[in-house]
Amino acid sequence: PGTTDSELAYQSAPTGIDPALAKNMVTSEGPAMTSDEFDFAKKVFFERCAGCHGVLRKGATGKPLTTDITREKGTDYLKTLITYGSPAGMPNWGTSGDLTEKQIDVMARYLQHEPPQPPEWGMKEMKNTWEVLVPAEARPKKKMNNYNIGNIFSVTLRDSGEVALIDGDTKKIISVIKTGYAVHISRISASGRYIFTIGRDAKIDMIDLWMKTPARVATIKVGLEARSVETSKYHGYEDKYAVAGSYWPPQYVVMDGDTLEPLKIVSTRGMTVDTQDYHPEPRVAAIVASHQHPEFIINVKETGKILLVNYEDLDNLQVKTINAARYLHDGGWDVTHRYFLTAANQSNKIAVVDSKDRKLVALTDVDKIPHPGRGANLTDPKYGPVWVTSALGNDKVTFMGTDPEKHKANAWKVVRVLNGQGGGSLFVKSHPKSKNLWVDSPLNPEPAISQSVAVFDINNLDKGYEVLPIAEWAGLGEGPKRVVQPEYNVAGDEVWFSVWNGKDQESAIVVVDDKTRKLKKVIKDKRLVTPTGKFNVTNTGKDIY
Ligand code: DHE
Repeated sequence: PGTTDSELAYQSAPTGIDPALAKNMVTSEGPAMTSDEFDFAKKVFFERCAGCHGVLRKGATGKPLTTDITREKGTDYLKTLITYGSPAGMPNWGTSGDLTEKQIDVMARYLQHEPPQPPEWGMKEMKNTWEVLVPAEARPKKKMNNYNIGNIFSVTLRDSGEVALIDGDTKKIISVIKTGYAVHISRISASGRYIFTIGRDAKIDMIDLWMKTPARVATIKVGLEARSVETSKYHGYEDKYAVAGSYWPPQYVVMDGDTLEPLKIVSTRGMTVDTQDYHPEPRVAAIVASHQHPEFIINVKETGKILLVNYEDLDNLQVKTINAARYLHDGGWDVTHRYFLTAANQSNKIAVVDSKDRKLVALTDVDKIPHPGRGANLTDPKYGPVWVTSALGNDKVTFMGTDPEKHKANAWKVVRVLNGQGGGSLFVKSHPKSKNLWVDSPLNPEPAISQSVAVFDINNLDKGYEVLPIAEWAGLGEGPKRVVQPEYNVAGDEVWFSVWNGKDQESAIVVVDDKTRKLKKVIKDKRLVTPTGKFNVTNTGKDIY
């Protein structure tokens, strides 16, 4: 399957890895290179190529580029490929003007040397970066502010490496907190008291919402590059543990839920699910906390395996491995919080895990590159409870039945496919109290589509969608102004959208009245630099979507 423009826009973000940390491996078998050339190429590779090809170039979305392959292809072939790109999705770095002829020559030679490997990151490194800023004993015993903390939104400010905490009732910014580089997501502890953020540089920050002004109470760097963090939610284990998965090194770590003290680190290196070949870099993608057992459910991208990691006894760790498909990315719960549905995006499948019986119940085929985020749950008037995903690779909005009891024939099948505005969609959202299904399309190449959102009436799905010009409502100046990630408030009567502009341009958050679909409020503030993900404390903590 070829790669789409949207997918490339999505995966070519710079990594959090400092290239200087990866040791040079100029080998006599590769073409001659100066050390300046090598350093330049290494930096370009980490920034632009590693997202698709992997740090060790074993391939994921992009083709493998290991030296057995690159040396056989040779410098001229590689130069042509880098210059012109390929129909399979390789960008045209030369003809686009991104790289000069000379730079492409350097890249082509670089690829024929062994990939420089970034260092490992074990207990010693974690402990060295771990800091408890406010010890548990010194924290408030009760909530010390008047915020309705269940309706606070933690907003990712991607390019400033910060999160903004916004009061969902007043729409005012409570505070802007420094976090990791290109911070990715926020997750909330089961009690709703703590927010955990993870940066692309694998830095975790833990924020206490009970403080007079919510602030960080602990921090740790769990690796060099990461995307996921979650906290224990099983009855009796609320707020007890946190877990983070990293891209480099490929591993996950279970931490103390009060202090972030690292307790148990486990590597994800191992065999792939299908060919059963060794993979040195299986990145950890989405993690959810089971409500049925004391377990974390961990997606391992490159091996295509889903791990059920039981945290009852960390010294005698039990990990159940579920065979799914490559390359696992994002996913979320069905409405009952029993079934975890997750995208294997290069296989174009949705894997369904029964977290109660602890096994795979389905691997359902869907159309090109599903990208659910956490997905959306709603009751289809014809098919009953369904979970919905949109896609990066096409305009389809796919409904899967999720009720094996009362709607058995529909369970885990695609029951309905709607057409949205176009490909380049990342997130869908609904709420138990809402009659709307929202579908964004921030990576669509067409500005009219990337700057607006489609909304479907759940009770009249055949009618098609209405388009709301969210970016236009924000009234901003120049820039891409991508409209991304719908998120509900706690009452389920407002939907928030980020209008994600360039780093030096004005961005905004647009709040829409869910019932009337009319503009309710535009939140603008010069501190709101590149807002992307928004995480309502209650909806995120309680898995309501
Ligand atoms: Fe994300 C979730 C990885 C690019 C916004 N992103 C996730 C998750 C993973 C992931 C594994 C699931 C975490 C979980 O649930 O535990 N994202 C990646 C990448 O590897 C990728 C493709 C490229 C990269 O270099 O990072 C990538 N992501 C992006 C973006 O460019 C987005 C649109 C803007 C941004 O802030 O960087 C983006 N990703 C998000 C958001 C979520 C997310 C908002 C959480 C959605 C939710 O509702 O839970």
